[in-house]
Amino acid sequence: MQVVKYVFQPHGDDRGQLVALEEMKDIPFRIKRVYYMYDTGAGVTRGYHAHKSLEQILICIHGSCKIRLDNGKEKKVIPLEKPYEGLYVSNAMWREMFDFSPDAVLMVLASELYDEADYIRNYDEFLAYIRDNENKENEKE
Ligand code: T46
Repeated sequence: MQVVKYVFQPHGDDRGQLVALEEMKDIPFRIKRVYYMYDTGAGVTRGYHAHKSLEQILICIHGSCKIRLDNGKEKKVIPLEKPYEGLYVSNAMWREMFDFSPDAVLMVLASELYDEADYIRNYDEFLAYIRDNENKENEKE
């Protein structure tokens, strides 16, 4: 599995740091939604789902957390601990977010508006969805 991590350009001077993110430039899609999570309890794991279409960039803008990505064949854990790093999470990718530091703020830039119908919240359904997609691709060849 290829993990795509973006390192954004901080504009630092003697006042501190500033990171600017523009759609289709720093972020590879049009940003339709921004949300963030904070005050995540100790030992909490969030996520446990995949998306059919949604693409996202996850940025831990304060503190740290870890993201487990699973494409149905391989799993990888990616630490997020720098406010200038963004993890790209494609569609059809199971994700779990965990090991949040008490001060963690995880911000997400999303390519679509919120749509519950885009979620796959059952792991077996996720695996079946991946298999179906592969079969469709094989039929095309
Ligand atoms: C994802 C990971 C990284 C909304 O009303 N609008 C929104 O845009 C979002 C994202 C959530 N909500 C509501 C739905 C639930 O009642 O907020 C509540 C918590 O959402 P959820 O349980 O889906 O949160 P996570 O942390 O499990 O997952 C979220 C995103 O939903 C998901 O798309 O990829 O963060």
